[in-house]
Amino acid sequence: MMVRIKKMGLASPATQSPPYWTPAGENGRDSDMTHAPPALSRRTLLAGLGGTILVPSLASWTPSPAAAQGRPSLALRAGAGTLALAPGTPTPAWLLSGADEILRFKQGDEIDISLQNDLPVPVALMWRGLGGIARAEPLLGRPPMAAGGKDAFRLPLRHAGTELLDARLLGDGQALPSPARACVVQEAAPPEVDRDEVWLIEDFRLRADGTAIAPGSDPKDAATLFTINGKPTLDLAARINERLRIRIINGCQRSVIALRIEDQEIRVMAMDGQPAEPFLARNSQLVLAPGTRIDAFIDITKPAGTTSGLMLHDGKQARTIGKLVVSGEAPARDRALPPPAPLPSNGLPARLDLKSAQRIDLTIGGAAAAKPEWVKPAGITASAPAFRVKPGRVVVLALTNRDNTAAVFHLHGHPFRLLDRLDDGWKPYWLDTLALEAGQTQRIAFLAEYPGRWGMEAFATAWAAPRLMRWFEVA
Ligand SMILES: [Cu+2]
Repeated sequence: MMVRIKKMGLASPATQSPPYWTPAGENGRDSDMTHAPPALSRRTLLAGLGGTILVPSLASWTPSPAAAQGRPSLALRAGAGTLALAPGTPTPAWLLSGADEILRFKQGDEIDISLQNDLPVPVALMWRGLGGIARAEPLLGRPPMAAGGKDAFRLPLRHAGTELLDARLLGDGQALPSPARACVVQEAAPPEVDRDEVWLIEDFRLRADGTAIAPGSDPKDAATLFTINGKPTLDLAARINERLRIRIINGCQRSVIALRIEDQEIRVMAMDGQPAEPFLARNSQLVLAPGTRIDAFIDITKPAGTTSGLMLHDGKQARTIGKLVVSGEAPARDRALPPPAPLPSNGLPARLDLKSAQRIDLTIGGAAAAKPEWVKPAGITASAPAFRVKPGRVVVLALTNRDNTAAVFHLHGHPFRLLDRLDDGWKPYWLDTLALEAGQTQRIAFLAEYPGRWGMEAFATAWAAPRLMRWFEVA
């Protein structure tokens, strides 16, 4: 039986009111959270990289001939550096540096990537938004790069979309935290917008002396700091009748966040890099799990001088992290643009045959003793696969969160659909990350399109919670 996409007027992970904005006691956590937001992951202790093979250092790496022919390239360096999180006090961090602040490429590009690891620990790159590039799959398809080593590989960018790159997979409990990098892969035929902005939101735990703590370790009484594009606040001015494309990325380590843009209509165009059936966010609010990306269009129709606060809620507290101001400059055009057409498909299947799907139950969270099959990333290659599936088969995963807090699940290499309760349809978007409330079960479906070994990550939404992994094989 083939299943149709269900048109959803209101319910979506991105638009459900999280408990956050609801006055306590009124509507705390009821059905609003049953379609919990999407989510993500990565990270581990590398002190004990038991069983993991390290890539030998490439003594003499030379660019491929194609690089000389104008193929885009990206030279990355993992190394110690500082962040300007607090005025006057640089915060030491382990940075993934290279190229501009935002990595920008075009769909169909093949990029020659080099990674110089100047950290004293192995590094594994996690790139969210790549569809099915098995040789870039961290740990399972591409061993971590040893301290002092240099890696090089070619990466085809099949999918346009908003992507996220980081070196956090082995980062739990390390000496310093590592920020994420935003990556934009532009459509071959981009939609008409006046501005294309990236808002990368991240979280830090800062001790009284200004030093930052890596996740996967107890933050004790360290203060929580959220940043947007590396700063505590962001101010954006826009003209009347401008159309903004805003690529909102939750680059936080562990925090599910709700972002509200006051008094503006937010049209969700893509989630986790894949085009969605466009819909308006309820209450001008988006919920993003760590790793989630949402492409939103905003048409500026309010009068000059209107100021919209950017309100961020992490489940505990609301903060203002910036504002959007309608400027007094001449309007961008006489009237606002008509509602946008959906973004061009990346070629994901229009339908998934659920009837003949391979069905797997996966429990995440709960006491460690109850789920020994979930391992720290450093131990992933020594662990047994959660399942194997033939290429071309649809997989339905029933995910149950046994934690008493929200948990985040992240699937590598394959975007998935979030199924409706009765398996009779799915939400009108694709995800690669899903948040699950305490005790919640969600079912997802994906086409096992790409042969190879693929990771799955899960963690609880607490700073000290370990990032855990399992894997599956398409063969
Ligand atoms: Cu991942």
